[in-house]
Amino acid sequence: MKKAFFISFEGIDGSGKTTHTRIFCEFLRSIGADFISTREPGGTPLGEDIRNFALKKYKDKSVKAELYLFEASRAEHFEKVIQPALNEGKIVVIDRFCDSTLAYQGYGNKNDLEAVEFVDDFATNNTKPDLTFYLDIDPREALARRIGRSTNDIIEDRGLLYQDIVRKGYLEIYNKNKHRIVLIDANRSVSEVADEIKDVFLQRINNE
Ligand code: T5A
Repeated sequence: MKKAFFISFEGIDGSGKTTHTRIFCEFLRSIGADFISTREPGGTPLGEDIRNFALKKYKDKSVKAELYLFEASRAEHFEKVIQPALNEGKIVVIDRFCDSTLAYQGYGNKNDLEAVEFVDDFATNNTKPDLTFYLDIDPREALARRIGRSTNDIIEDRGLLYQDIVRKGYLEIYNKNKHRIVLIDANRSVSEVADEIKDVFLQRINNE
């Protein structure tokens, strides 16, 4: 398989993105696909430094400053990693992308949604994933899965009410973008979720 394709995994904290990005990449490897796997915030040396600022430092930073930190990481990542890989015809698999910013900094932090989309479009030259797996889960279940894990992450520490608002944001984003986003019921077992993701991907690729 040699065809550029851009896939993102989205969901609230603890929805299983990291687990399913990994399982999906194992599947891609098993079929000999040419792919890269990356994440946001991060994905470049500058992006990883910004991740530290966004998630670990200055807990009371302004909501606009937080937005620009995530977008600065994305602009660097997009130019240095994502766009070159797509240009080379690779599959790009990413743990979080534009929908995270709209859900967290837009809906969660109550920034103007159009302004968030405008800044994001500028950072990515208007590029959206070809396919997004939105892992939908009850925030209480997601929290239960993370019990015992210490993250020391400013955003995760905002609590259940915040995760609820972010989830509602994700559902609105999904409802407006059903051509691109597939909602996966992530309350199920790891294998059920992984199988559905693989099936949807194969169907989509075969129809391209
Ligand atoms: N952020 C990010 C923004 O606010 N704006 C942005 O623009 C961007 C890009 C860090 C933070 O950054 C914020 C959002 C985040 O708060 P992150 O590193 O992706 O982003 O952080 P988290 O989402 O918190 O990552 P986690 O690793 O905590 O959660 P995941 O990846 O959703 O979940 P995962 O795979 O680690 O799974 C959690 C646990 O559940 C189990 C796993 O084994 C694991 O123990 N699990 C399941 N258990 C039962 N059934 C299943 N189906 C399961 N799937 C996974």
